[in-house]
Amino acid sequence: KFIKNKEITVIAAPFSGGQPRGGVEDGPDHLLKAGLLNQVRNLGWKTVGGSTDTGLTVMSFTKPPNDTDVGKMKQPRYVSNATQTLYKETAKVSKSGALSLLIGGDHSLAIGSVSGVFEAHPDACLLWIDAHADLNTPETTESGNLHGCPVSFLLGLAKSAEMEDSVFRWVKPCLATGRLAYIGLRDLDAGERAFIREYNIAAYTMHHVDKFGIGRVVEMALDRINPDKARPIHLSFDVDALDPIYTPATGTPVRGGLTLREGCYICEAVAETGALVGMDLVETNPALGSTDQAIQETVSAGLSLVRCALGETLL
Ligand code: B3U
Ligand code: MN
Ligand code: MN
Repeated sequence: KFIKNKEITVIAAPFSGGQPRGGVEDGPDHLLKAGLLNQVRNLGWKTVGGSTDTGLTVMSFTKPPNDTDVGKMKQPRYVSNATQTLYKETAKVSKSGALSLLIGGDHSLAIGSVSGVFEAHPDACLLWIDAHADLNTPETTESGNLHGCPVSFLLGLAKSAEMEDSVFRWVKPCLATGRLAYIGLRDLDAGERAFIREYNIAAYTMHHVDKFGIGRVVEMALDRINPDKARPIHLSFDVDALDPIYTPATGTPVRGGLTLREGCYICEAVAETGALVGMDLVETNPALGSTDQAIQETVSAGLSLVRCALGETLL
């Protein structure tokens, strides 16, 4: 519907500046070495463009010197530079008509990937699958880690004065609160809970998944943000949405999460719409797997999610 001849470009973003734990920058390499590109091709997708014309762009990021905190925000210039570069790259891919698949890296990257996809598809809606809402503003954040803030930037929730003189002033609020739905939430900060209520954001927690089942939850979420089924969809998938049984190698695991099948079901339901224009797969941190098996299981769960979103299980 929105994607030209099943074309896709993969953007690998080895970036960890949105949170304090090393290793998440090695996520993309592990996903690629485990065969991501060939798995995508085997599903009939054409991997096009990218810096090597194999359908892959591997980005590189350099830490700016003297990146002192701005308010509570940690490494603000590093995150701003990285996400702005990613924004431009993603916008290029999306405008070419290809599906843009970001593999991270931490979830602050979504500031760039979602901004880029929405530049080409301004009427898109966003499904955010995560244990966390990533909805803190520079004022409400308790940790100062910017991977806990991308959604507030995309919605433009930060006080305008705070944003106007911040390094993030390039970010245009591209997302309306009515076009955002969460699934998988189970670890919210007080400020995030207040925003969800204040703006009546479609937020489905693990409680809702248990109560209604994943099938109804996905249906309700898509009905809220895409009632006429006419909008393109961006799927931002944090692997910590899954239970740590399936994705232990991640920075902030929270027990009681989605099963691998529930995660796959979400991706399959999105594939079924034929409206997927962008996807993020983030927070795979190979350094945090306690055994090789834990790392390998996390990587292979991530690959399953991508394949399901690209139609692996559609008949
Ligand atoms: N809400 C907390 C914790 C957190 C958010 N995202 C992750 N962890 N992965 C924060 O730091 O803002
Ligand atoms: Mn996240
Ligand atoms: Mn998370």
